[in-house]
Amino acid sequence: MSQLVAYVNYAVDSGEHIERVVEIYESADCISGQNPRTEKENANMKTQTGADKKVSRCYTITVVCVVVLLCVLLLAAITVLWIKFNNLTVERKQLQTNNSYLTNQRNQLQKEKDTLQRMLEDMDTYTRLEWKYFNSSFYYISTVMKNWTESRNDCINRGADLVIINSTEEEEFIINQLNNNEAWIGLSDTETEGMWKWVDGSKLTIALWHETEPNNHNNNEDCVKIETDKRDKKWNDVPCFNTIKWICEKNVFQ
Ligand code: 2F8
Ligand code: CA
Repeated sequence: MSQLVAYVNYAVDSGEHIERVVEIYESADCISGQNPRTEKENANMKTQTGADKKVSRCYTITVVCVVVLLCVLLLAAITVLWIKFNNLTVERKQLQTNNSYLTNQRNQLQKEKDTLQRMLEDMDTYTRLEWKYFNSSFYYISTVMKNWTESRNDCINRGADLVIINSTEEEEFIINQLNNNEAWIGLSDTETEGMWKWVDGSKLTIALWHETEPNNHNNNEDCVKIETDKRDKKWNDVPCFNTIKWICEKNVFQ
């Protein structure tokens, strides 16, 4: 393109004449003396412009389609991720619940294992000490004689307590071990007269008193011994300061 300069004179309201330069641009080809475009060339140019518009529209539609497709894909991806996230959240909660349950189970099993371990150790210990075993308990019969309280303390020092009798079978087992001796058992009414309690604080589940006992003879009998005479029932309350043998019991579950 080249520049054509023209000088234009025109009057303004004040009546003065002003000369302005007007710049005109024309095709360099025209200026250089070449022929202007023929009608055919112009028609071709118009046709090209229409094609360009079509191409441009196609391009726009394509871009829009691609954008829409990308949006759909993005939405689908977000939906899939959201569903997966929700599933994972549910799964995580389930795993946390399972973990908590399994932890409790493990702790419980650990406690059971510790208990069994201790039981085995106790069984080993009391067997080596030649205590007699009967129905989940080990029994020891003293060789010397003491009063009720000293006897009980001796049992406690051995990791046990005075015997608690819960059945006629247990009573029979003890009688067989006594060899016609008598011995303290873990029963007393020291706290309240007539309220018989075992050394673990429990009340009587079975009462094997001799038919004339307990009688609190001389108002001074708060401790109980087991006798081995020919009577069916063997318990008698006697003064706690009496000195006789005693029977300790160690239950393996305690
Ligand atoms: O030693 C105390 C003891 O004395 C008598 O038995 C030998 C009493 N028996 C009767 O009174 C029948 C016991 O109750 C008493 O404990
Ligand atoms: Ca008595």
